[in-house]
Amino acid sequence: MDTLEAIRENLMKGQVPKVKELIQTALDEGAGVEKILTEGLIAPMSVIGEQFKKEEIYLPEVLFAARAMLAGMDILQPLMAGAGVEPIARVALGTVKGDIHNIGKNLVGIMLKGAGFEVTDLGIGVPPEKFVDAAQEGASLIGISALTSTTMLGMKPVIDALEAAGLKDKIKTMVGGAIVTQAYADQIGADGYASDAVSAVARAKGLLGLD
Ligand code: B12
Repeated sequence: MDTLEAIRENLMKGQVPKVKELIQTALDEGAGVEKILTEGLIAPMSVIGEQFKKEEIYLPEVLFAARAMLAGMDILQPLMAGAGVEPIARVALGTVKGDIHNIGKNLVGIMLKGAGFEVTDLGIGVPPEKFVDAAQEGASLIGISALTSTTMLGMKPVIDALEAAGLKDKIKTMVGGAIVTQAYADQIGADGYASDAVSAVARAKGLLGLD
């Protein structure tokens, strides 16, 4: 088995130390940072995302794999500037005010990072003005997460605040979270919606004309 294959296999099993060790081996063998990132980290994480979507695996397995992916990213990220891997766009992600769920948002962030986006995590319980600040600071896509039927009502105020700040036409907005639907996204004037972290990457690229 080659090193990249071994990274993929261990990432999917959530083997953090092994993934770190193998990434170092791949670097020592001369594999490029971008190749390790796309073939060693992003590819298996996409498989994990698909398996979770089809209910073939459970959340803890996703989180273990995600942790291994993040550990790998920690090694590769400092090398990326030198390797000429520029972020494809800047995204700011947050869970709306009043909502403390962050697992799904974090997964979306990981997958976007894996796909080459620079991701600013605004955290949980994020008020509209923080999203506006992030857009003013250069994020071209604002991702808003909400997990309950009460807190999802907090998504429209974010979009309204971006509109009031004159930013709505300059940036894109994308919403998601278990109870959010495309119909709801349309209703509140969000530019995009995705039902899971894998589709979120495709949707983000589509919205920004990067596909
Ligand atoms: C884990 C969990 C918790 C944990 C959260 C831990 C954490 N750090 O996040 C804890 C225990 C703290 C919790 C608390 C509460 N929870 Co809760 N929680 C859940 C649970 C079981 C899983 C959520 C989860 O992480 N799923 C796994 C991730 C991977 O999936 P996901 O979040 O949907 O995210 C995916 C997509 O939705 C999408 N996505 C997510 N965000 C975004 C953003 C963008 C931009 C895009 C494009 C896509 C996207 O991509 C993600 C990855 O594929 C759900 C049940 C469920 N089936 O969803 C209930 C659930 C969401 N919780 C619920 C409730 C009611 C609560 C509480 C109010 C309970 C209480 N009475 O105290 C509190 C909320 C407190 C608050 N103010 O927020 C309800 C909401 C019901 C409703 N319709 O309103 C649910 C549905 C459970 C239920 N059936 O009753 N919860």
